[in-house]
Amino acid sequence: MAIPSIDISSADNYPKPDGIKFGYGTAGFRYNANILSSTVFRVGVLAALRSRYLGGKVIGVMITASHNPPPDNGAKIVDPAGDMLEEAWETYATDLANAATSQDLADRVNELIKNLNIDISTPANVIYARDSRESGPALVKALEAGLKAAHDAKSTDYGLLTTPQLHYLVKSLNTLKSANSYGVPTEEGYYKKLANAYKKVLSGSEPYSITIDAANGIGAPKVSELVKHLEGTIDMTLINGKYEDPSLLNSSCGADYVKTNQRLPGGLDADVPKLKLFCSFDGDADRIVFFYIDEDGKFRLLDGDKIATLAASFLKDLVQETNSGLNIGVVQTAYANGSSTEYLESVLKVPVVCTPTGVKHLHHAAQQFDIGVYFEANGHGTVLFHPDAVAKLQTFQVSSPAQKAAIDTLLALSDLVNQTVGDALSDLLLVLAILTIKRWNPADWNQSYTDLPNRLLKAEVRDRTMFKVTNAERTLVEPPLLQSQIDNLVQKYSQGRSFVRASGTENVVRIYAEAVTQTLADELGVKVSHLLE
Ligand code: NG1
Ligand code: ZN
Repeated sequence: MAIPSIDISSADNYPKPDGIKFGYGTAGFRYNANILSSTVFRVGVLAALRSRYLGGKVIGVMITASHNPPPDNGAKIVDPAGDMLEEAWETYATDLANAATSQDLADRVNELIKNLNIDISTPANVIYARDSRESGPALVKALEAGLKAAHDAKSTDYGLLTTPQLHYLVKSLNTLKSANSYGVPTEEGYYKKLANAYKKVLSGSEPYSITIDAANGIGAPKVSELVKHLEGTIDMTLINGKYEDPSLLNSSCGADYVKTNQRLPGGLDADVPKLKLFCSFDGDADRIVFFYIDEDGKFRLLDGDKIATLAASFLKDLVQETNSGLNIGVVQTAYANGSSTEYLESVLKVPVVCTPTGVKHLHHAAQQFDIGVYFEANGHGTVLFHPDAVAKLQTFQVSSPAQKAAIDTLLALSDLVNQTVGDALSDLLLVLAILTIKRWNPADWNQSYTDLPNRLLKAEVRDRTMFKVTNAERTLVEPPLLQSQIDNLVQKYSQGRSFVRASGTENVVRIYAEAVTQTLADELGVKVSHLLE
């Protein structure tokens, strides 16, 4: 049977800008919004094809540029299980985005349909949402045009959401009628699922007090909504909540600002109370970092590594209590502080896997454990409970009240923690639950290990694709000799570690350096960056 071709002449309304090569990276497409509409149109076409290819499963598209400045925007495709787009399709996305003309695009689309044997008469189902950026509505129009061009795909606009909320909806819609339905596929269903789990974990405890910097982004109204469902079990103050003014987004605030600058976000008085817990979301609320001012008035960051170690230690104790024999592992990237890895392996005795940057890599590695904790140092991460492990806990023969309590807590945590992707709202509740149960203030949490001083630098280079890496990005194989020069430098520094890799989201090469003092870490970072000149 001849496969019918697809007519996408409306692509003429969204011409590709000349001279730009688009790439679907670890965060999807992310560029200045002025040049994005052709790409977002094509994302619409591809999302519809992906849905058809998978027999009509719901596919998500999120319009966001996360922690980037307000003029940027982006588009990310969410796969049916709520995870990131399958890798082979990233290549198709890049290929379609770079078609020079509408005719070229039509040819590439029809070739894809033919090669993948996609039945375009299968109904497609795509849902989408956006963060609070000014360019969002216009890009949504481009997306809708792309969906319409792709044989009128069925689509639903969820308006303003955090990125993890869209992931939740995709997974919930695709599991709607199955035995292991993920949740009620509405925004309300999302809040209820989290709030019910939180109340289950923390029945009768005093509310923990926290101040949240929402980066003037979409996390602000959404966390306020969540708190309404928590009925007094958390004592929240919101700062940087002006999401209706998109020019303020991520401006001197938010998770990326706080982590990179290691300082308080704007919007806080200089006279911040000591030992009080704060956190910052990023622009689309899929990342979170915590911080506080210690007794000496010093700023202390509790980043993704600290969240991972807190979660791993708590979960390990709970699992031991259940006697269920479930295994726990932690997944990190090369950017994880060396002290955190050392603490996990030597003190907690939890296996640690290192993967390349990009949550899809961490996510897949974490799925190999019964309970897989993964966090990037920048605060993006979650805890995955393997479906078999959850089933085992649900049917476990308990022999003591303590064992039953531990199992109930673990099961509630599997509902509390977003199983699709890192989620600032869900991670916030996870951390507050653990701190409440342990009766810890932020300093108690922070003392588990001391971060090695480190420095993250970036350098603009002529062609960053020259930088080829192996060993989970910790070793360069090209340009030749560079790695041995780095090694020579590193061995001169006590507890020295450094690596260089090309960014997947910016046109730069990143240099990371760690050493026993801040001065030495800075010096090592600068010396390694000189090697790139
Ligand atoms: P790149 O630009 O590839 O280093 C950055 C972050 C990643 C991840 C992606 C977004 C660092 C060092 N890198 O990637 O961790 O969050 O953005 O997906 O923070
Ligand atoms: Zn983000």
